[in-house]
Amino acid sequence: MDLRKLRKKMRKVQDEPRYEHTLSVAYTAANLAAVYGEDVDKALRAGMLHDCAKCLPDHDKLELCKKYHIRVTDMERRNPSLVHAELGACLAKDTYEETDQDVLNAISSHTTGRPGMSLLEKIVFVADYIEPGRTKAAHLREIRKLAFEDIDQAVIRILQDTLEYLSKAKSDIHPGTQLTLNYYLEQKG
Ligand code: DGI
Ligand code: FE
Ligand code: FE
Repeated sequence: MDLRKLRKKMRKVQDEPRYEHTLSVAYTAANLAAVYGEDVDKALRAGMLHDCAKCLPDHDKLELCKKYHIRVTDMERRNPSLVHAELGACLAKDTYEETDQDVLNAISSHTTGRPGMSLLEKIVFVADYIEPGRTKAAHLREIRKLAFEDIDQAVIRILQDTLEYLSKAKSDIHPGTQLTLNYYLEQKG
């Protein structure tokens, strides 16, 4: 689907702040793609689609997971927001005509990351966190700079800060988030 059409679709299925965030992630991902030599158009599409399932009511999210045979853990059932990434990838393929597997993976892994992410996946994961509309996260100044200099290190810092935030907020930690951090720390050596 071309970008103009994707923008129209997302404007329909997202509330206004989410749509603004979506545009910002797409443009931030495009800039990161330019710096790291990734396909800018793929980065734009992945950014536009990454939260396509975010604004569905929780009940609809869980019903759609059934439809797409997405396994939902007890922890995800308690935090249905966490399924929006994997569900988003299914909707991107089915409803928004996305056929590129790397783009679909980038949507699927954007919340927790995953071990062995492709460059495009890292770009979307990082863009989601640093887009200019984000203001609340810790160390944003530092991480924004790092993102354009050493993307793996930016992935690590984001995961560390996310885990710290979640533990302070006494939220459940998704095993994927910890697994991804362990992988990138080990890879750094
Ligand atoms: O969809 P966005 O808000 O743009 O960003 P996102 O897809 O990264 O989701 C962010 C939310 O996901 C944020 O509130 C923190 C939460 N999150 C990320 N990892 C975990 C998590 N929540 C829980 N409970 N456990 C996690 O491991
Ligand atoms: Fe998201
Ligand atoms: Fe997002």
